[in-house]
Amino acid sequence: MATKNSNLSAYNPDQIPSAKKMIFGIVVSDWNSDITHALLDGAYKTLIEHGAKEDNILVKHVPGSFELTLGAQFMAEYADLDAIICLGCVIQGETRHFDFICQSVTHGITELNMNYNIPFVFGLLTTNNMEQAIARSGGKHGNKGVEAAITAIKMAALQKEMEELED
Ligand code: DLZ
Repeated sequence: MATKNSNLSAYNPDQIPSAKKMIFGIVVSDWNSDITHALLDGAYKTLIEHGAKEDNILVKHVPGSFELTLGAQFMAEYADLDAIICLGCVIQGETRHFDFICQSVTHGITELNMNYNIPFVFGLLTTNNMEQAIARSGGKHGNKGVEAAITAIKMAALQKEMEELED
């Protein structure tokens, strides 16, 4: 979905499974909060639009994107969830901090996906500048939070489908 000229949020709603019986966690970083709270808004509304109940969406905030991995792990450990969405925004600066945070979060979320039997969705914007971040958090390239919510629903539905094969 996230190519240069496409809208991140373009999808066919008829092809999305119902989220009515699903329970979600959203962990959101408060660094670059104008952007990340717009991602949260997009993700939250999308889950509701597809049938999730407000009571079944647990939202927790962490200080920065580096903390997303542990925040998501806490959610997996202490709550019974069908999928966890991680939302953050890292903007390239003058130092290599950007690379280290991006690598850490990418690796961390991949590890969580491998170590827990539920999906963890990578909703991290990694942009060269604020303009690109705005374009992807409700601007001309859509909202990555929406894309992350759709991914969470699809992956949770896939897991339920696989579990039914066992019965
Ligand atoms: C320190 C830092 C910097 C420089 N840039 C960002 C950023 O662009 N996006 C982001 O989410 N967080 C940033 N942080 C904060 C780190 O993620 C982390 O919160 C701190 O290093 C404390 O662990």
